[in-house]
Amino acid sequence: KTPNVRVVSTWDFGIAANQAAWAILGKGGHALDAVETGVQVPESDLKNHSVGKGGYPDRDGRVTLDASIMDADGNCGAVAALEYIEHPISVARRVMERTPHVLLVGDGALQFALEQGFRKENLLTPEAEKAWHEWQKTAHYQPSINSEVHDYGRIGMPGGAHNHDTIGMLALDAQGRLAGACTTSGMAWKLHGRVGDSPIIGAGLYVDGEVGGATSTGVGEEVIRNAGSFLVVELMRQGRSPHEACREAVMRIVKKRPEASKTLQVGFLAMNRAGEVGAYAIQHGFSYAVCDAHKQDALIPSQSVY
Ligand code: SD4
Repeated sequence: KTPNVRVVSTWDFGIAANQAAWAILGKGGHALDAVETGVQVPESDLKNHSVGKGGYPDRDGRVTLDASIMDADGNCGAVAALEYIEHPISVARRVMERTPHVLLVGDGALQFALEQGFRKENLLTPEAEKAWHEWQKTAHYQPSINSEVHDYGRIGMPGGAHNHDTIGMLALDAQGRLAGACTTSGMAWKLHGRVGDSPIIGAGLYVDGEVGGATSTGVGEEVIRNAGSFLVVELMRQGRSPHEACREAVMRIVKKRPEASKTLQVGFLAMNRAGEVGAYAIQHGFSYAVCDAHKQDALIPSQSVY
């Protein structure tokens, strides 16, 4: 076993996800299988309101999921605004492996999932439905820019709502293969049809076997605007460490939107092909989980601008 076999993922729920991935990686399994299996854990966790089943719905009360998966050779697949399927990451993998396409959305993604044998089920739990009704009492049906900025500001902040935390996972296996996965229910109470960064290859996730991989969490719009994960990987290609690359990508976002950045959160997590890991966020409170042969449940606080 090489000492660099490792899996990393965003936020504290990454610990349990990493352990599921490690069950595959530790036995010499494939990084792609590891990341798919790993992120299925928060997708199924009903207590997690930002990924998969149990996720908070959009403003119309519909749970719509975004997910992407990518390997070291540039193979990738994604689904966006997918409803009724517990494991969007596995549908994303089928898009990658069984279609000539990269991204399927909405009804077409659901149709494909059902054709592939995935089961249709209600993903809106009573708890999430209750939270949605609570939100409806005070929120305007049409969210204003300001209320969105306000909500953004709470992501990952101490005492905050944590209402839109994505899991992004990167793995390096014993044969030196890299893979990444990213899955989310997106921003709670989002406009119906809104798609974030998570299913956009190069925004929420990017992997290049020659360099490394990166994934993001936080306000997807800011990540898409800056092709965030692609930027992190390209900076590593130019010689930056994973930490430096994540920091520089964060600073790019802050520079473009200095005022808005004071209240919004974006975090990047990266791992290079040697297994070195780094992260950086705009706001304090972002953390990432690392699992390797030495430690299975490490949770590391990310550095941040604020
Ligand atoms: C999105 N980045 O949909 C995702 C969700 C998220 O923390 O906020 N993750 O914008």
